[in-house]
Amino acid sequence: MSDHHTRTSKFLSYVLRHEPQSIGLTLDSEGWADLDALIDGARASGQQLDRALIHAVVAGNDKKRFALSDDGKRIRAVQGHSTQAVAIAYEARTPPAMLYHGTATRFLASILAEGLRPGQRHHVHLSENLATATEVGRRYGEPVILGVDADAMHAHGFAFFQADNGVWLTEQVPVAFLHRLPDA
Ligand code: HQG
Repeated sequence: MSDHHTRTSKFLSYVLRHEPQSIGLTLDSEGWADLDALIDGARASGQQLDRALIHAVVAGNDKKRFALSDDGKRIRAVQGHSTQAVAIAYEARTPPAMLYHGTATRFLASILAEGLRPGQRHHVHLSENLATATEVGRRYGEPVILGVDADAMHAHGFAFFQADNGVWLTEQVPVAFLHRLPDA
C-alpha cells in the first residue's frame, strides 16, 4: 500500500471501528455506513476521500479490514470494533483445534493471571497461523505467542466467530486454555 492508502486505511479504521461520531457518521448495528455520508463527513473534517480512493483501499488492504455492500453504497470494517454503536451478529463456527494470539512480553504476567480479555474491542482476536500472531504481538513490543486450545474451549461451550477477513473472535480466553509457545 502507498503511504496515502495507508493513511486512508487508518482513517477508515478510526471512523468505522472506533469514533464514527468524530465525523458525524452513523453506523448501523452491523457496522455499515453510507458511503456518501462517509465522504461528506470526512470532507467536513478535512479528509479528502472519493469513491475511487475508497474502492482502491478496500481492494488493496493487506488484512482485508473493510467490505463494501453488494450494491456499492455502504462500507464497514469486518472486525476490530470498539464503538458501542456496533454489535455484529457473527455466526458461531467450529474453530480449528489450535488458535494463536500474539501479544507483547510485558502483558504476559497479567494475561497468565486473568486470561485474555478483549480490552476496548468487542472480542479477543485470534489467528490460525503463527506468522500473523507474531506480527500482531510486535505492534506492542517484544512479541510472544500464546497457543489457545480452541477445541477444548469449544467443547466447554465457548462460542467462536470468524470475521470475513479470517480473523477468529471469541469473548475471552480463560487461563486454563492458554499456554505460552517457546520463542521462535
Ligand atoms: C492484551 C490488529 C493484559 C492483548 C491485529 C493485546 C488484530 C491483555 C492487547 C487486531 C490481557 C489488546 C487486534 C490481559 C489481552 N492483561 N493485557 N488480561 N488480555 N491483553 O489491539 O489482539 O491492524 O485491542 O494481548 O491484526 O493486539 O487493527 O488487540 O496485546 O487482529 O486490523 O491487550 O488488531 O488488526 O490490544 O489486535 P488490541 P490485538 P488491525
